[in-house]
Amino acid sequence: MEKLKIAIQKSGRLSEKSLDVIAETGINLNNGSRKLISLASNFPLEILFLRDDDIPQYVADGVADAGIVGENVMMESGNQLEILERLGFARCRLSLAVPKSVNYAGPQHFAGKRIATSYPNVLQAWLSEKNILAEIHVINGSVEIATGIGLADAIFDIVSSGSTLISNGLKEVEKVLDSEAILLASPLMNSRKKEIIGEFLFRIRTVLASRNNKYILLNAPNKNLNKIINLLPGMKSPTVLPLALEGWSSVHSVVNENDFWQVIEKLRSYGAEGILVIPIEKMIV
Ligand code: PRT
Ligand code: ZN
Repeated sequence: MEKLKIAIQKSGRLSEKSLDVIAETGINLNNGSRKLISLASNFPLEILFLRDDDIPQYVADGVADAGIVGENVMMESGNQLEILERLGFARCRLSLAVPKSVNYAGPQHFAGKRIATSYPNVLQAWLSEKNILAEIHVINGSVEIATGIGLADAIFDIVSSGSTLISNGLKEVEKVLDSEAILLASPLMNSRKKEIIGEFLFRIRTVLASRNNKYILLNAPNKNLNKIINLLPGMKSPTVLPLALEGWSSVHSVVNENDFWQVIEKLRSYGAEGILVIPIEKMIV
């Protein structure tokens, strides 16, 4: 029977969260531990555990049908593969940083400078686009110490909280790429595999929607009911039920995590009371 092969990182920052999102789709992996291959018992799928840097090429060649990898890694690999979904974890950025004492006036600062990085291709593309000639030093690991030891004038590296830069006396001066984990598809899937990945993607989107949304219940004074309904469009339209108490209604809807605090603040200003917010187990979008 045809099986979809999905490549994920063997061990590292993406591994746990990639397995989590797959587990939340209800797919059971037989030997969930990090073998080279893991078979699903209740879905036509197998997981290949690889180094993240190898994943884009394997997906491009069709050895894997899909893969979960950081967008930074795909961009660096030079394989422009179809992104089926952005998965919302492992968010980071690729940025240029210089010693904090440097007076930085703009991208031309990098002309003639030595820049240390593990991402030479992404960096070169950015420099070329800006017509800047700089010297790229490729190093793998501990890029952040390159300026301190006199190897380079600047670094180009992954930044998340920014604390690694600060503790190495550096400051971020240009953000070149925003990244997060992405689900990639191979251009070489046959029609059966396309069907399977369609079903897998539907499940992944269900998981992401339920992660990104909350169920909300509240009591609304009828005089502000229209405003509150407009604020909470929900999936189709909110449920409104009369309370036993005259002049009040109960409103049930769905609210997106991103707008959450803004919506809550407005609801309170419209006189909403007894607001309850509940996680959603599954949300079919
Ligand atoms: O062994 P393998 O090759 O598979 O793994 P790896 O060592 O290449 O990658 P890994 O597991 O370290 O990271 C995998 C992916 O996680 C990266 O390609 C990014 O897409 C993503 N990611 C998200 C990060 C970070 N956040 C991150 N903070 N990858 C690395 N870092 C490092 C960064 O290199 C720097 O040293 O953390 C430091 C910066 O963090 P802050 O918080 O101090 O700014
Ligand atoms: Zn890697």
